[in-house]
Amino acid sequence: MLDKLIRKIGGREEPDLPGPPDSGGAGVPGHIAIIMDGNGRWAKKRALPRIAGHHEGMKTVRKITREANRLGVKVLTLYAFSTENWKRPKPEVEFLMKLPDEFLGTYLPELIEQNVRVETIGNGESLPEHTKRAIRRAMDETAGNDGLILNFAMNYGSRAELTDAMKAIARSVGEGKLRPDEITEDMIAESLMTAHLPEPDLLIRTSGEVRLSNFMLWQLAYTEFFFTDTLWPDFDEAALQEAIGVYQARNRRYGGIGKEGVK
Ligand code: V07
Repeated sequence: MLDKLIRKIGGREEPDLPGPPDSGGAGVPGHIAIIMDGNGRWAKKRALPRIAGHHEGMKTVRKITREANRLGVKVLTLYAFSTENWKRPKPEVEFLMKLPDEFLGTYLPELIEQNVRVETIGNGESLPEHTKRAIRRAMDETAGNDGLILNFAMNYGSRAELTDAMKAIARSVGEGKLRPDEITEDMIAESLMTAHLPEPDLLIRTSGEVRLSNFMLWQLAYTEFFFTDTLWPDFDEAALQEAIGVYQARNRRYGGIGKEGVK
């Protein structure tokens, strides 16, 4: 990918890259990214173990995927497991690593029926073999679908992603294919795991925390943020519609001049 871009330098052809999100429009956001927080708190409120909250959160993933697809969202990126999550107690990590198996075992047929394409970002290599197998199968079986892209961030960390991108670019410099002053923002974007995706138009974080927690730091540069106190297992169709409504109202306010002016 990076090589292709480097070859284009100085050429007449403009590289076709995923630019900043569509600004003027007040339509449905094409790409929604979600930090699905509050599963543990949901369980605690009910005197249930944390894993019960994670399991309930998985059902919300199904619900929100279906609704996003129905509304015409093109990409839904869900922060399922961060590089930091390995620090949790081993039994909890082991439970979390079984959720992709269970989710896909239960819902893959309906994802296929809904024309959803399953993808992932993150370092998949260090996931347990059974988790990798479930995800690979889902990706294979939905590869031909051209509806909603359901993109799971698994063992994802934005700084690790940027570090890898910089290593790839430095390698090109080392090989003499590229000079440092020729490095562009587009090259960096093309070196990320999201190179093939548009940038998120809307970021949602549930459960009251107001942080990015190492999620898509580069890609969120122009994204609208929506923070809600609702816990992820309680987040439903109406909550998604509310977030999209807020996004649309914000974009309408820039209707006259377009949002370019405020970037
Ligand atoms: C996980 C449920 C949602 C709330 C957040 C934490 C717990 C779905 C998946 C998944 C991942 C990949 C895939 C299919 C499904 C998942 C983890 C945790 C690690 F291809 N939910 N979910 N993965 N939770």
